[in-house]
Amino acid sequence: MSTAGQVIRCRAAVLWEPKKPLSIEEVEVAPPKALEVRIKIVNSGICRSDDHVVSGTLKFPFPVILGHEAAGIVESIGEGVTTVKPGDKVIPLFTPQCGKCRVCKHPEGNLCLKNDIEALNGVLQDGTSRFTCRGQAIHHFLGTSTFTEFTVVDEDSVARIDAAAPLEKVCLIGCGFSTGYGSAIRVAKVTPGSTCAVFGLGGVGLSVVVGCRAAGAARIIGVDINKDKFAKAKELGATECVNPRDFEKPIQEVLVEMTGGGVDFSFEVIGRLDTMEAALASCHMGYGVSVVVGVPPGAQKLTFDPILLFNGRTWKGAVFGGWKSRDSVPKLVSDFMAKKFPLDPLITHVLPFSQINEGFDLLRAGKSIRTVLTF
Ligand code: COD
Ligand code: ZN
Ligand code: ZN
Repeated sequence: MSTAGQVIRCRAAVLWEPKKPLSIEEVEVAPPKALEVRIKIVNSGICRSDDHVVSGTLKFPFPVILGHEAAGIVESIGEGVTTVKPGDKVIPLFTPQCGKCRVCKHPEGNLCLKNDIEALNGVLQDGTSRFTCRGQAIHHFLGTSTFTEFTVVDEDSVARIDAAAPLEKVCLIGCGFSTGYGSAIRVAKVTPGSTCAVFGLGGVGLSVVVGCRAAGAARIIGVDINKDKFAKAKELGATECVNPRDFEKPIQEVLVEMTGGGVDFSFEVIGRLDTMEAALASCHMGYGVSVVVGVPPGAQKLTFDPILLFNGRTWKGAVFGGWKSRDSVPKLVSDFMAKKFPLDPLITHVLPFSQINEGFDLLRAGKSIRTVLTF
């Protein structure tokens, strides 16, 4: 029986307040309004940014349904929706692409002005929520909210993908993989034969490694304080790995020595100020490019020697790997299906949705790269 136009009662993981476990609750999901899409979530990854809200590092309105790295099937569409239809396989997009704003119209820009990443209002574009639980409105997360059996998103926050795509894998294209891979390919524009350094070998850092390799880098140096991360980094394309704790001198000096003056491209994929500066200083003067991929810690400021920039290094950053989301996500899925890059090595755990808190524990303990939840 069709559920279109009706309120759906289903299970969702609600975070009522920070520093508490997520609570699996019965929620009501209202039908999509005009230019909105209701999606049945099939798989969702757990990303570090979800945990930043749980830990309180990222301030967000509560209660909220987190999750932003997922894949699912369209259940119903609101009035005026033309780009997806019920039954389509889709990936929700935490960076929308309205196609009309100044950023969308700029050839290089991807952080569409309709995003909720900067304001963190926790509502859809019309300013309201489609979720209620125990009589209370529940906030959306980055226009996606995927830790729920059903969610509602704006039409410009969803991309239709290949009907044959394996959702339990391509869900990673919704955040972690694309963020890392695009940081190498699109943001840094890594060149064939170049030397790269990747600071932080978590799921996003490993995806940067995959991007550097795909772009033809000759040397890819992984940097991490956890040597257990090195084997997988090498499997994915790192040519060597270094642990800053094995050296007396700062890691930037080690990298400059190893490379005869500095790397062509460096990436900070940790989210720390000291490693952001170290990554910049690891670049060769005159032309080195350093990309900030890690989410900066809130309310902290950098002080650094501007001579690093004056001498010809470039410091840049981007959300979601610089990809224009609706244009790029379907192509990334096709590229995965054409075996242009792997996703399997990034998926270390698969858990039923009911065990979502175990998935968060694995992430916090550094035991998982990505846990994929099955609904
Ligand atoms: N030096 C070297 N390595 C370090 C250090 C250090 N001082 N401290 C930690 N590390 C290593 C850890 O051992 C770990 O291996 C790695 O850094 C970090 O990995 P994870 O698993 O914690 O995190 P990831 O790979 O999932 O990455 C998440 C980021 C930390 C990069 C996070 O900021 C992020 O998800 N950024 C994506 C940016 C984005 O677009 N976000 C919007 C929605 S997610
Ligand atoms: Zn994420
Ligand atoms: Zn836009």
